[in-house]
Amino acid sequence: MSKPKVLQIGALSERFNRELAECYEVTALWQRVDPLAFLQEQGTAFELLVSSARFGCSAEQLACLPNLRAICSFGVGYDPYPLELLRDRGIVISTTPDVLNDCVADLAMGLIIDTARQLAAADRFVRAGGWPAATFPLTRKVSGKKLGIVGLGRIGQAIARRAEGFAMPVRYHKRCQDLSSPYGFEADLLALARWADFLVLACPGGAATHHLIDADVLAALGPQGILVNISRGSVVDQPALVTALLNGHLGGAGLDVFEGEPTVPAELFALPNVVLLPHVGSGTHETRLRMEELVLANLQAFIDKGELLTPL
Ligand code: 8YV
Repeated sequence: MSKPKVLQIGALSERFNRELAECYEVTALWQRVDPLAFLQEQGTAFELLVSSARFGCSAEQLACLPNLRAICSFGVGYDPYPLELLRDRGIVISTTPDVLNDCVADLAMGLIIDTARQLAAADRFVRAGGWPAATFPLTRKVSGKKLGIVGLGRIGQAIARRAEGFAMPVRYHKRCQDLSSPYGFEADLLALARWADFLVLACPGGAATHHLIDADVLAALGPQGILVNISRGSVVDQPALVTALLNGHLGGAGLDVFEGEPTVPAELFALPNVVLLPHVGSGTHETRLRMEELVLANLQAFIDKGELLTPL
């Protein structure tokens, strides 16, 4: 029996690419010299597509895929997909929710601690031979500080649960109050930023949250406040963030995501109160394996039963 055809937009791990190719007839779009020209010629052949929260699938690509029925995406983010277009065309899409909550929430706590206690800066100080000659400056306490969370979805809730272990009062902001949540709802983002010592961003990216964190929110967080972003770079007005950090109007920032990543504003490199990570929230062996398994399980479920396991 011939294997079902699958179009894969971008490379995932070698293990995943291999396993996908074992079960399906995979077309690796990124290996084509001119991917769009290829789609224009051969796009009608594909009903199934595999992509990721990084590569997505553009409206231009979708226009070349008139028979597409399902997208199985690696990652929980869906900002690089034109969702309205997918809905109009009846194309279903799955992501990989829940399996990455722990790792992303762990990383958020790590960024809070690293930024406030300046672990990375202290490590650089020791490695540079600074310790025998000088005392590392005092930093900021973490336990008991007020934590504001923007977006109390699955990851936001996992962060809040961890914060309880640090005796942190937690309040959150999202579009609608979550009546089942034990945490205080703050409809006014500026008020949340004024209240919080740490403001953690755990909301989805995309048009609805674009530059939600602007100069006013950063000013409200203030010179003692710390911003932590494990969601999407697009949520923050990055030039405003850089200015606030350089002027000392913001206490610090722990950033796993950036506007225009993998490019990171070089002005931030010298600041000890800023921690810069290369988008590694879900990046552990255990979690990436579970994400890959979930992509494959969604694909097979759609082929077998016409239904995705974790549809958006
Ligand atoms: C992914 C992510 O590693 O899940 C997401 O939305 O941002 C990360 O976990 C990455 O984007 C997958 O391509």
